[in-house]
Order: sequence, then structure tokens, then C-alpha cells
Amino acid sequence: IEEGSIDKEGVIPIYHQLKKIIIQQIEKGEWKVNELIPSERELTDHLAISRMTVRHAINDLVSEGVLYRKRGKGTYVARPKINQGLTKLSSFTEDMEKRGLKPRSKVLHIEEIEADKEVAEKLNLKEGDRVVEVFRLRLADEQPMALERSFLPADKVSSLKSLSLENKSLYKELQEKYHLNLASATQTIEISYPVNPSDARYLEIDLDTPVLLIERRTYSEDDTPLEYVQSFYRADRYKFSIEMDK
Ligand code: 16G
Repeated sequence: IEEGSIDKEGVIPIYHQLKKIIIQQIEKGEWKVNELIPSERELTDHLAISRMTVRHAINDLVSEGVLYRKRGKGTYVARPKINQGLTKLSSFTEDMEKRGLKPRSKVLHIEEIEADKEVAEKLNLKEGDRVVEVFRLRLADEQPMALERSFLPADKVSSLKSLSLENKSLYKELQEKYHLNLASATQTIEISYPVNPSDARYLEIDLDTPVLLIERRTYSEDDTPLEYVQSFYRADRYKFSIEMDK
């Protein structure tokens, strides 16, 4: 960073200017992913601004997922977030492969159970009807991205339980093994927290770290619900975008 790059007389808050400068350093490739950035102290001295201001800028960028901290070590450049479109119905496997990332799933459990009231409602079933619950940790290049709990009507996916879904695409299996074509989906996205310590551990975050809770209902061509999913996505690794018309 050049010494005179902060305009101290201007109207733009200094912390805001510093954030922009840091982002530019990353975009120019001066600071690379997973590299340590200069310490707060170095930035303070180098730019002759207050330590508070430096901390403000860095805290903001950490919570935005641009930087991350390692206790006792310092602040590092984070991998850019995955920017996921919201208009195309796609699978995690497809999404990661398209980006040149290696998808992996760890099946945490897969079980045939009775639908509770909520799940039954989402899948247009009756309470107590059989559903297959698939609980998976999804990783990209070995980084945990999301925990996904899917429910599917058991009568449509008999013996799904005995299929090995480890490192496989559920959507592909639905199509190839069960000839179920997923045609549409509705989805909501909201902020949430890991449900319990074990979920937090799988995602490699703390219990009080916010995550994105995505709920999706996926339908076949004749509008039968085939899947109800609750996904907990790492909020520092994902953002969603959509194009709008007026
Ligand atoms: C996506 C879907 C999830 C689906 C999965 C199938 C969201 C929020 N969720 O992660 O509903 O079960 O893809 O992925 O997009 P797979 O075919 O790779 O198993």
C-alpha cells in the first residue's frame, strides 16, 4: 500500500477508504488467498491513521468474509465467496464442478423414518408416512460448505437407504436410478445458527457463528414434491445473486 493512499481531509470515512484499499490489494493479487496480511500495527504506522480505524476496517472485512483471523497468528486473505445464482435448479455437485472445485459429501446418516408434522406438510404427505432422511456434509476442495438434511418420500425412492451416496450426486441418482426428473423448486434463505455443537463442529465454526439456512422444496414435472431440504450454509463462503427486471 502506498503511503499517501488515504485522504484524511476527504468526506469518505477513513475506515471505508482502508477497506477499499485492502480489497484492491486482494484483487490486484498483491495479497493472495490464505496469505497473512500486514498486522494492525504495521498498517497503523504505515498509513499514519489510528489503530481503532484499522481495527474497524479489518473487523468489517472479517465479518464480510473477505479476511479471516487465526488466533495468535494474525489476519489472512479468505477465498472469495461462491456466488450462487438463484434462478437455475442445480445440484451441489454440478455447482462445484462448474467452478472447478472438487465436490465431496460425507453421509452422516441416512435412514427411513416416519414423517413428522412439518416434513409431512412440506412433502404433501400424511404424518407418519415413510420418508428417507439424508443428512450430509458437503465439501468443496475439502472445505466444509454446508450441512444438508433432505427428506424424500420413501415410496418414490425405495432402497435409497442402501445406495451409497458417499461422494455421489443425489439428484443424479434420482434421475438415473429412479427416473425422477426434478423440474422446479421453491426456496427460502434466512439467517440462522448451527443447531447444536456437533453441527458446528462439522462446519468447522463456532455455535454463535451465523449461517445461511436454505429451505428448498423440489418438485417433479407433475408438481409432486420429491425433496424437502434444510441446508445450513457457511455464510462466509457463500453469497447469492439474482438478476431482476422491471
Ligand atoms: C443443493 C440443494 C439441495 C440438493 C443438493 C443435491 C441448495 C440450497 N440445496 O445443495 O437441495 O439436495 O443440491 O446435490 O441448493 P447433489 O446432487 O450433489 O447430491
